[in-house]
Amino acid sequence: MPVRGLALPLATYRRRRADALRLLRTAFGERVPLLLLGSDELALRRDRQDPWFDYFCGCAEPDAALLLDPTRAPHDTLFLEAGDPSRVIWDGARLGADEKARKAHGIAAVERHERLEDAVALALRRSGGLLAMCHRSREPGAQAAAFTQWKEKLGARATVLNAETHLAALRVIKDADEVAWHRKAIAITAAGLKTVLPQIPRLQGEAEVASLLTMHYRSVAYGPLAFPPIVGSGANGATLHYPFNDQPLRRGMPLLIDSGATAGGYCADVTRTVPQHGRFDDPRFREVYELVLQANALGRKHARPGITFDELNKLAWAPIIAAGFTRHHGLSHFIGLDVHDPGDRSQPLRPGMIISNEPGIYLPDDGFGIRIEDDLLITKDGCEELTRAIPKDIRGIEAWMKS
Ligand SMILES: [Mn+2]
Repeated sequence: MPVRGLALPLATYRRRRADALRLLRTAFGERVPLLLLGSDELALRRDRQDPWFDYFCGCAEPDAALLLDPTRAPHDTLFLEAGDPSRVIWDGARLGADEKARKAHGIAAVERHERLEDAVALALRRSGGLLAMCHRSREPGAQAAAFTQWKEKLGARATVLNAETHLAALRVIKDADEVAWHRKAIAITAAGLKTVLPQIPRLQGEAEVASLLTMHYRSVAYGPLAFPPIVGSGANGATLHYPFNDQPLRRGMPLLIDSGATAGGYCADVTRTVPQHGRFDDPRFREVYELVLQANALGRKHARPGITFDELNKLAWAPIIAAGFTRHHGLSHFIGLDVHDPGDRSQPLRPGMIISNEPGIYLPDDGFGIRIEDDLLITKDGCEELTRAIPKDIRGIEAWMKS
């Protein structure tokens, strides 16, 4: 059976684990262990491996756990759940807690999952009852549920600390391999849009657009989507996280499409707003579109090391505010293993960060919403627009829709 996951070199995961222990030592003291829980079988199949767990070991097995204990040699132990043998015929075989799994993950030690509680209890005795876990405080995920569960399980025996703000400092900077995965995810997304955009004038519903894009994104490796596509026809495009995709398309109206593939676990996040009949001939739509495009260009122009999200927001939204429209959301978020990657948004931008650039104007009363979203890699002296192959100017979109 193949060992899945492990999108990056083993040395990268080792370096991240060492960095995590170093950051925790500074934040919480010498002896505090870090516990990371992988997704369970259901969450893994429905969605994906928990990004925090994935980040530190690349392991794709269900119900796995990682314990980094600075008081123990070796520090790093991956716990694997063998699962119920009678389930193998249903769910397939799992990786055993053996030498093959240890070598494949390049980790110091592998143990059976049933040993985890004892290992945590031992670590707690040495840390004076302190245990670090890591979960998104803004957006719940598998770790958030695990955090609560372990907090309850340990009760008065432990103080559970959320290490997110400390460890997110690692995730905001992407190395060359991570950038390569982002490029791949964006290339898959671009190919999907290139195939689906010209079909839109002949399609009947939002659902068709969403499923054709999904088919493209998943046909590469049947991997997870960055998030379920948002396909909003007309006024539905003015609902920021429109979740339904169940309305008929309406020729002549704009269509907002916010979607992204993943590759190696890394997300693309791209929005385009297009006229459903392929031509920007509605003067009101065209006028507002040009304004959003102008804001998007300003975001790209000013995204560079040293600038903060706040400053970037002020510069990019200026023409939209000046024209009397409302700003409903931020221009940018970090992108990574999570489509909204964790990270301190008050820090100045640095090379290696990948952020979205997504101004929008939402006019439900006029019957449309417009967002134009690109993914930017912050470079030494500016930024690289990773999504530049996907057209957003009027001529470029009209050309793709005609092809
Ligand atoms: Mn986004």
